[in-house]
Order: sequence, then structure tokens, then C-alpha cells
Amino acid sequence: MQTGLDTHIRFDWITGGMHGSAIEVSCRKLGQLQSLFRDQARVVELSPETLVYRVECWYPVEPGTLGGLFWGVTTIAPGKVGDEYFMTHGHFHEVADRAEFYITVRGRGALLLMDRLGRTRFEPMESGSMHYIPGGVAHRVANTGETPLVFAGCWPSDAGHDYGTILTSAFGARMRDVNGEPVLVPEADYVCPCH
Ligand code: S6P
Ligand code: ZN
Repeated sequence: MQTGLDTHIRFDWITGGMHGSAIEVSCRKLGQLQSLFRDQARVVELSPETLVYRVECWYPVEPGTLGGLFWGVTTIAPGKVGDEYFMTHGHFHEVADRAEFYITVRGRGALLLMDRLGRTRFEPMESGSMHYIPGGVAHRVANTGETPLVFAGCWPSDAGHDYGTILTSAFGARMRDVNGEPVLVPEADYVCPCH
């Protein structure tokens, strides 16, 4: 990852757009997230090129810097794999006690929060909702609406990301469409990452 080390950008609170030379963009397509979804048969019905989400990040300091902050805006497309809403990969922070703020700009969604014992809950996301994600809590966002879900995040520059635990143990529950409503459904055969 390159850092622009630029201490000044523009952020549009209405659209979530970021403008400046130091912004880095990354995209996650369905083919890269395939193993995270519950219904693997439905995943293969969709194109692996389907864009699930896009992240724009501003890194004003080098990654790993103690005491610095990063800012990122994530846009999740509306959509489902079977009955499961499009969602981010989800992660713990590598430095376990590092917290994060999420702020919803537009759209509707659910912030899934899971502790180290796999206990999973969610907070509804809508324009203006702000969420404090404590250290040691895995976080994933699902778009439960019919329009793009846009949210900003701010996290410590030395937090790092642990994606591996989510790949091996998943979340203890999934955000699924049950009779047209988003419902957090516990995973029946969930195995806690602590085992
Ligand atoms: C970083 C922060 C967000 C996510 C982004 C994508 O700590 O939580 O910027 O990176 O929402 O999610 P993920 O799980 O693919 O990193
Ligand atoms: Zn994070």
C-alpha cells in the first residue's frame, strides 16, 4: 500500500464522496468473497465479477504508526446471495484492543459485531447513525436496503486487520432476508474461534 501522506482532503457528507490526491481505492468482487457466503450453490449462479463493495481510504500516516488515524468510506452494492445480503468480508483488528468509529452516510444496513466467543449482535445502520466498535470485536456490514449503503470509518493507523479468523471461523450469525425482512439468524453449526 502506498501512502500519500497528505493531511488535507475533501469529504462530502451527503454523498460520501472523497476528493484528493491521497485517496486509494480498492474493490471486492463476488469471486473474492465467495467462501464467506452461506449458500455456495447460489454464489456460482452469479458472476464472480459482480462488484460487492468498494473502499476509498485516506492514509495520512504510514500504516503501523502509533497514535495516527485512518479514514475510509465503504460503498456496498444492494444485492443478495440467496437470502443473505451483500456484505463486507469482516475482520478483527490485528492489534486486539484497537477500536473504530463507523458513521452511516446513506442507505440502510446492519453492523454485525462479534466478540471472541462468537457472540454476535447487530446495530441498524441508516443515514446519521454512528457506531463505536470496541477493541477485540469483529465487525462486518451488510447492505439490507435496495440502494447502495455508504458509511465512513475512522480507525487507528496501527490497528491492522485480521481477516484469517473470519475465514476459518466465520461470524456466529448471518444477516438474512426472512419473509422480506432482514433478520440476524444464528449459525446452527457455529464453532467458536476460541476452540
Ligand atoms: C477498516 C474498516 C473499514 C473496512 C471496510 C471493508 O478497519 O473497518 O474501512 O476495511 O469497510 O471491510 P473489510 O472487512 O473488507 O475490511
Ligand atoms: Zn476495522
